Amino acid sequence: MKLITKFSLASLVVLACSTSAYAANQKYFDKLDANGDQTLNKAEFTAGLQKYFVKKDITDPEEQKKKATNGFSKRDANGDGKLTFEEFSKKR
Ligand SMILES: [Ca+2]
Ligand SMILES: [Ca+2]
Repeated sequence: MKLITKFSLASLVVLACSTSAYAANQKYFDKLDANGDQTLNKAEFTAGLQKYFVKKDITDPEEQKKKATNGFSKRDANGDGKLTFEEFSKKR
């Protein structure tokens, strides 16, 4: 009995964690989606990378462009030039 309770608690914690991670991701996606069409175009995606560039100290515009293009095409699974939330949040 004790074991079952522990197990249930553990799965609850896991569930809660993954749910909140998902929510945070959706929130981030919505923030990046500047025109609110539920997809990210390359400009919106690139804008979202600015923080990452600062953190990684990538200041060369060419390098930034390359990283943005690579990251975008890697995520854009169906190649339509837009990222859905599903494409965006999928692990590479
Ligand atoms: Ca958009
Ligand atoms: Ca797409």
